[in-house]
Amino acid sequence: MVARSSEVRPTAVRHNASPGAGARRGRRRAGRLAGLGFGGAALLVLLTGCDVGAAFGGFGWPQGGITPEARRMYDLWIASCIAALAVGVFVWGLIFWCVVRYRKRGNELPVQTRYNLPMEFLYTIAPVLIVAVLFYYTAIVQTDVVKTTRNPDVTVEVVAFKWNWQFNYRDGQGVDANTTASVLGTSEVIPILVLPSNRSIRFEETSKDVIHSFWVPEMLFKRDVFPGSIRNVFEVSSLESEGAYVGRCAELCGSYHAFMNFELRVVSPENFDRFLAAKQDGASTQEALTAIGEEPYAITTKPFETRRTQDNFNQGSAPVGAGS
Ligand SMILES: [Cu+2]
Repeated sequence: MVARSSEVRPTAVRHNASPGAGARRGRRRAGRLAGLGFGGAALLVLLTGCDVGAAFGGFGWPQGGITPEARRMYDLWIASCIAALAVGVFVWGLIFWCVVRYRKRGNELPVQTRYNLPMEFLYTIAPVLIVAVLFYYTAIVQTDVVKTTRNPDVTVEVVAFKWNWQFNYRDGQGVDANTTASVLGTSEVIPILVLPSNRSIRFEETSKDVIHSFWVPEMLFKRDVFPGSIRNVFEVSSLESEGAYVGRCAELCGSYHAFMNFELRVVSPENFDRFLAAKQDGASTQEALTAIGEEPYAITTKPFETRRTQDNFNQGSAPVGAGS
C-alpha cells in the first residue's frame, strides 16, 4: 500500500513541479512539427518544379484547357489543393505528435486543459481566414471567366434542340443581329463549329425546346442552354490551340441526349475567314472545310445509330430519320 503510493507520488510531483517548462517544450515541438509540415509542402513544390498540377494528375481536375479562362480555373484549383495539403500536413502532424506525446503512460489522468483562450481564438480565426482567402481568389477568377466584352471578334449563336445543334455566325450581338452563315447538325452528319484561334469569341445560347447544356470539355466550362427569352451568354478571350475537340450536351434533355455531340474545329484566323466566306457564298459546311484543307467530317465523334423507325418514334406524324 505504502510502496504503491510512493510509486505514484514522483510522477505527480514531476507534473506539478514545472508546468511552464513542459508547456514551453510542447510549444517548441509543435513549432518544429509545423515547420516540418510547411517545409515538406515547400519541398514538394520545389521538387516537382512549378507544374505541381501535372505531377499529381491535376488533383483530379481535367487538364489540357485551350482557353486562358480554362487555365485560370485550373490554376485556382491547383493552388487550392496545395493550400489544402499544407493545412492537412500541419493538422496530421499535430495529430501524430499528440498521439505520441500524450500516449498512455500509466493510470493517472493527464493534465486537463480548458478555456485556453489563445487556442480557441486560433481555431476560430484560422478557418475564417482560410475561407476568406479561398473566397477572394475564387471571386476574382469567376468574375474573369464570366465577364463579357463590348466588341468580341466573333459572335456565334448556339441553338440547341432535341437532339442536335445549329451554330449561327452573327453580325452583331443579341436577338436582333443577323445570321451571316449557319451550320446545322443532322442525324447523319455531326455539326462542326468552326472557330478561329487567337480571337475572342462570344457564345449566345438559346434552345428550341428544353434545357440543354453546351459543353466542350477542353474549355473546362459548360453553360446551360435555356428555351424562351433567356439568352445565356459567355465569352472566351482566345482559343489557343488549333485542332478538333468533341462537344457534348451536358444536360439530360431526353431519350437521345447522349447522341447530342458536335465538334469544335479551331483553325487559323485566315482559314476561318476563308471558311466563312465560302459558307456565305453558298458552300456547304463540308465543301467549305475541304476548301481550307480541313477534314470535311467530324473526327472526334461520329453519328450514333438512333434505331429510329416509324414504329418506335413519333408514330404516325413526323417523318423518320434525318434532320434537314
Ligand atoms: Cu441536350
